[in-house]
Amino acid sequence: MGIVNVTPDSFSERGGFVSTQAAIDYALKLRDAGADILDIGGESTRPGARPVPADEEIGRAMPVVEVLAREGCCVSIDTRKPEVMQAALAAGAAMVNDVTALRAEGALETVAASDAAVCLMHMLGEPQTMQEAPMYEDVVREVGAFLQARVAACEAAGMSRERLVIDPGFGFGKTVAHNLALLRRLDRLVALGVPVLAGLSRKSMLGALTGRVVSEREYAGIAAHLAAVARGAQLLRVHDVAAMRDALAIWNAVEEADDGT
Ligand code: HH2
Repeated sequence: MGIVNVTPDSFSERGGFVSTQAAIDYALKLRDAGADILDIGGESTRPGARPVPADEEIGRAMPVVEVLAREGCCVSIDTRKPEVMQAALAAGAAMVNDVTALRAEGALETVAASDAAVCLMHMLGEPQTMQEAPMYEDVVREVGAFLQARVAACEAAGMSRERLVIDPGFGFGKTVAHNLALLRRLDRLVALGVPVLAGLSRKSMLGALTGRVVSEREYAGIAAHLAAVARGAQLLRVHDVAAMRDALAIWNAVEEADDGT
């Protein structure tokens, strides 16, 4: 999954893509580099980010979604607002990626009424305050229980399991230690029986462990994502698609190699 932010304040692009055409051109480059899904976001969820009204988010993201869907791309809309989900589904999005796991009023019903896939992510608190003092007794167990409950809510709303993806939400109300625990025991989320998405690209945990600024976290991201793949992650949300594709080509070749026995 390649990340395309149509936001003036996303943490990783220092300004993101404010122009529709620039975002479309960039998204098509990610597709050509090997992204199977293009994740379009019109609101940054980085720690401390300013919430954006739905009409502004729609105005930013929809022209991009529409063109990419028409081009035949598999488009995901990164939003927590039912109005934005609805607009994106009408514009041809095939997936809803929600950092609040469809907890907003009306979100569950909006997605259930479509045939789109959905990524259910765990977040503790709200983006404005989530990194202030995140606390868990057992982060792996609590995140797993939350995701399991959201899967059950989707199924109760009539969505089949095949449409669902779960995500521990690295960096969303988590310390470095929490993120590492979740990555190390990602197998416990995989065991829930729903495909797991991992999104660690350029995140602050990588900076904390390497001392690197956002623009220099590509190699650290590759290592973190391969650690997730080793534990069963099936989707990776990344900025650096070409590099991740190369890493996966090697990884998969080794995993699938005939060892002569
Ligand atoms: N991380 C961000 C946004 N959306 N969605 C999922 N499913 N998983 C994630 O880990 C995730 C996500 C990060 O926030 P943002 O400020 O939007 O930055 P960017 O989109 O550049 O990663």
